[in-house]
Amino acid sequence: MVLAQKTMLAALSCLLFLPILASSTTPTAAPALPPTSPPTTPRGDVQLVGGITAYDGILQVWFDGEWGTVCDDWPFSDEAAEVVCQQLAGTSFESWTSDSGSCYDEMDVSVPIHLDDVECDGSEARLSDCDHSGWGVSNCVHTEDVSIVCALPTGVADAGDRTCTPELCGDPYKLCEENGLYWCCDTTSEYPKCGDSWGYCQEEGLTKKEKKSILVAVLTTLAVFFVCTIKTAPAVLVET
Ligand SMILES: [Ca+2]
Ligand SMILES: [Ca+2]
Repeated sequence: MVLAQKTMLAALSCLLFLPILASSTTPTAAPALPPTSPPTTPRGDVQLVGGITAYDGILQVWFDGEWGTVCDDWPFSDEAAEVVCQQLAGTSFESWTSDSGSCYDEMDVSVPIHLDDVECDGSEARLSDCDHSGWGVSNCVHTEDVSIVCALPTGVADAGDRTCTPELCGDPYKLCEENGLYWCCDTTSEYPKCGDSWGYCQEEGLTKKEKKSILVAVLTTLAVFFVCTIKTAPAVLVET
């Protein structure tokens, strides 16, 4: 009984003196780092980071208190890029690509990939209104992050050429094309031919501008080849 009373008295004295102790020993709080975005940011807001302006760079979307990226996997399309630019700036997209770290600094692995398999028809008001595989559900890595260049809104100063020109299919991959889409396919796999197995191919996500420049390069090469062949053919005949 005496022991119980002593214990109660000790507990009471602790309770009485605790606020005094706390106020006298509380260390000066370290300044908190400013959040990258207000916690009130609506889910599904988008931003472009790492570019020259706020209207070009790697696409990020806000979900669950942090910014995360969007994977380039099919069916991400021109329509999806258009939805992003309309949502962000009220302008059209100029180009989009999977960056692979060649135009913008690749995201750290700690940055989540929020969206994958995004399918928009272009009528959506927000990217998060499009179909996707589910928030945080993806089979991607950051080399597949979508990057976009949006047209600048009225009143924003011209920032020069903001076009992203990614490296195309570094070794051991080769560029494949099917149905207007370009793919980088692993030539060392057991299915080295284009289109044999998508499991060994990654969609390159080239922009319209890039597709056009490849076509121009191929046509130019062919033209030069034929001109050279025609010009050199008679000379060979004379010599023999
Ligand atoms: Ca991909
Ligand atoms: Ca995917």
